Amino acid sequence: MKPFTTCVHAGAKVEPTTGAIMYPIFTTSTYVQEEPAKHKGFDYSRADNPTRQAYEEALAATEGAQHGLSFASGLAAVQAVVQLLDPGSRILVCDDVYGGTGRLFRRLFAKYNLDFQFIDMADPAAVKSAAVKSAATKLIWVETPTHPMMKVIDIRAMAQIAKSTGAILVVDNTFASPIFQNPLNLGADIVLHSTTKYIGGHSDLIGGALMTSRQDLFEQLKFIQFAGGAVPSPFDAYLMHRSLKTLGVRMMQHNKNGIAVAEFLASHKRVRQVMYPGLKSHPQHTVAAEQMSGFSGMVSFDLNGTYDDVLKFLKKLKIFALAESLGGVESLVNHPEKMTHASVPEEMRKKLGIGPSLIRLSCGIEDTDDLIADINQAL
Ligand code: P1T
Repeated sequence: MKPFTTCVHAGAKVEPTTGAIMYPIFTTSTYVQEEPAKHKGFDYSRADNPTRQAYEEALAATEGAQHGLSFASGLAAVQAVVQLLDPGSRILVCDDVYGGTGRLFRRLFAKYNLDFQFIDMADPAAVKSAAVKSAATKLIWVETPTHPMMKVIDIRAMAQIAKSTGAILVVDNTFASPIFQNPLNLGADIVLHSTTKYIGGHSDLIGGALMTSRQDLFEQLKFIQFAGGAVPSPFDAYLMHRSLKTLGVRMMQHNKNGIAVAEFLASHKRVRQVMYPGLKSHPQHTVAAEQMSGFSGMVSFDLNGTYDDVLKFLKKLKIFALAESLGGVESLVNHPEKMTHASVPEEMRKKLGIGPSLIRLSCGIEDTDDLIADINQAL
């Protein structure tokens, strides 16, 4: 099936007792057993829940994976992947990673004798030389497009490096969504999503997901999910499954608005630089056009002005709401230095270019002309 059909139909089951086309929300923590350990496949909802199971089947299908697992947040999914590793492991991480992911690595997991190396992965040669430097390299952590500088990392090149060094390749595919990029088809071992974003799509929940076709990794991750317990509630699983059905059509409008906003900003005299993989001027546009079928609704730009000018711009916006997060139907604006990436060490922020004049937009699904008019009047 093609992606839009998959989104609508994957994991959709008719409820057997009534024929209801929408699968129910099983709000139960436990299940009655006929005899000890003799049951209908469910014994406790931390381990499995029918509503969650239907959603996880759908998640897997959207990435062309054998298996899908859902988590209580994107960062709970990040944690599960790191928990695959033994102490002493070395992890290569793209330098421009979501602030919360970097904070989890630097401030929590670094305590457990895990060595995180932050590298500019837009340069595959740098990743290769870092990977071969130590046999302890067990994981390559890619986010593409990156966050907030919108760098694009060549997933196929990373997969080759991972394969030749025996490391696991995980790709955080949150920004592209499964509609525009499928990392497993490009050689990744695990795909991660913060389903809080495009998959959830309505800014009304927090969730995370992992997809993989590797049976060995699935079994370990399923154990981590069950043993650690960071699972979504049946209600959230239902909401995310419901949202998946419209992911395809929503992404088309996010993409249309992203392209239009990026082009408009690129032509405006009060804008110093626009970072959007869909622009021909983007340094990795060729890789982006090869591995993505759309560029999504995330646009970063540098305002040609001071922090005071940025504050004025943010106050003047009427449609774009100043808030963390992204990927919802409504447009949002974020100031990475003070908001999403405040936990990134200052030195690293400087190196990456996350400064006072950097602004990140999450273009929603409103009418394109309204979004452009809003930005134009604020500029
Ligand atoms: O917020 P949570 O569902 O735990 O997901 C974390 C996460 C992981 N990966 C990416 C690429 C993300 O963007 C995020 C969360 N990001 C934001 C809250 C934000 O405003 O960028």
